[in-house]
Amino acid sequence: MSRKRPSRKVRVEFRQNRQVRRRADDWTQRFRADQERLEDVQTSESVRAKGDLSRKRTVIVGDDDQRVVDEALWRPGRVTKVHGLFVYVTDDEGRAWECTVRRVLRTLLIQTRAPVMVGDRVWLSDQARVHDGRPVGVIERVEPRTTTLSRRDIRRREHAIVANAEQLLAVVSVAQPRLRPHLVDRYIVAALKGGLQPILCFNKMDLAAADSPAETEDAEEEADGANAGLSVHDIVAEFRSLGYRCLCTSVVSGAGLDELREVLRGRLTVLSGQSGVGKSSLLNAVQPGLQLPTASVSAENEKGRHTTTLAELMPLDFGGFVIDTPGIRAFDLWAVAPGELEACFVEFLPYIAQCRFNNCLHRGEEGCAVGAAVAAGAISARRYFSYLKMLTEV
Ligand SMILES: Nc1nc2c(ncn2[C@@H]2O[C@H](COP(=O)(O)OP(=O)(O)OP(=O)(O)O)[C@@H](O)[C@H]2O)c(=O)[nH]1
Ligand SMILES: [Mg+2]
Ligand SMILES: [Zn+2]
Repeated sequence: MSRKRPSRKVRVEFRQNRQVRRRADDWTQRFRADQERLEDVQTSESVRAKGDLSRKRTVIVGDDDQRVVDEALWRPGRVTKVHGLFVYVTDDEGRAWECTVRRVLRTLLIQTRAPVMVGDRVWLSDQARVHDGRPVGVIERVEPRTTTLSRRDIRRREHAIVANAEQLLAVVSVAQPRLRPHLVDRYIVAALKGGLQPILCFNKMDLAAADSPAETEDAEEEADGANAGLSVHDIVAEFRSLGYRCLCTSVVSGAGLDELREVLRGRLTVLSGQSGVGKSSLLNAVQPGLQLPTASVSAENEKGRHTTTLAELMPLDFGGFVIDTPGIRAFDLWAVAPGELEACFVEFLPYIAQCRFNNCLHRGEEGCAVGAAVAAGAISARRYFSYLKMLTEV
C-alpha cells in the first residue's frame, strides 16, 4: 500500500522547528529514495557529526509530507489521549502505549498546531522500554485525517479537538444548565464544517416541565420574539423537522439510553457540550464500567464544574468508540467563511438560488428569498436569528 507511494527526500532543520526544505522532485531523487530509506530506518534519527550539517537530516517523505510507512518496524494504533508531551496510543492488538512524537514529525506537521490529536491513526516504533507499566513508543507517522472537529480558541486560532470521528453527539440539557437552542445550531455548523454527522442529544429530560420555555439568548432575540415561548418539545420538534436525529435522554429515568447505545454502536463518536450537561454521565449509563468522574452543577449559576479535563477515546463493549471531551463555554466557530454558513442551514437551501444577488448573505438585502421565507413562516425565525448571530462572528 503506502510503500508504493512516490517518495522523496527532504532536508529538515533539526533545531529550528519552523522550516521544511524540500528538494526538487525529479526522477533520480525517486530512484535513490528507496535505497536511502533503508539506511534511514536503521539509523532512524541519526544526525550528522559536525558543523552546520549536523543541524539537518534527511528523511524520506511521501505525497503527504510524512515519512513512508514501514510496516516491518512500526505498528499501527489510535491515539486515545494527549497529555502534554505524552501521547497515549492503543495499538491494533489492544495494547496501550505511552508515546512521544518523533521530533521530525513535529517539524513536518508544524502547520497544524496539534501534530497529534485524539482519534488520530498513527504508526509507532517500539522503544523497548516500559514506563508506568506501559510500553514506550515513538510516533513516527500520522495518517491523513478523515474529519477534524475544531473550534476557535481565545486567541482566535484553530484549536483542534479530535480527529477521525464519524459523528458528533451534541449534548445539551433541557435544564441545569438551561437549554440554549442557539448552541445546538452552532454544534451543527461545527460538525458539518469538520465533516462529521451531527446528532443531537437532549439530556436531563426528567427535569423538563412540559411547558418550561427555553432560555432566550439575548435582548436582541427577545425583542424579535425569536425564541420566546418555545418549549423543549417545540425545539426538539423543530430540529427533527429539519432532519436531524434527536435523542431525548435521562440518566435518571433511563429514557433514551437504548437508542443512544444504538447510535453509538460500531461508530467513532465524539461527545461535545457545555460543562454539566451530562456527557460523562451518559457514557457511564450506557457502559457502567467506564466509571468516568461526574460532578453536580452549581446551584447558583447553573454552570458545570469542568469535571472532565482531557478528551479521551474509549472503546465500547458493544462495539465502537466514544470520545468524552471537557465541556466548553461556547463553541466558537473556526474558519467558517460567511458564504459557507448558509450551506449549514439546511432549510435555507431551497431559497438561496432565488435570492436576487448571488452573493446574498441573507441579512436584509433587497430581493432576498431567505428573508422572504422567514417572513412567510417557511423558515423559523429562531433559526434565522441564530444564523445572523453566527454571521456577525465569522
Ligand atoms: N437530573 C438529571 N441529572 C443528570 C442527568 N445526567 C447527568 N446529570 C447530572 O448532571 C451533573 C453533571 O454531569 P456530568 O456527567 O459531570 O457532566 P459533563 O457534561 O460530563 O460535564 P463536564 O465534564 O464538566 O464537561 C451531575 O451531577 C449528573 O449527576 C440526567 O439525565 N438527569
Ligand atoms: Mg464530563
Ligand atoms: Zn438572500
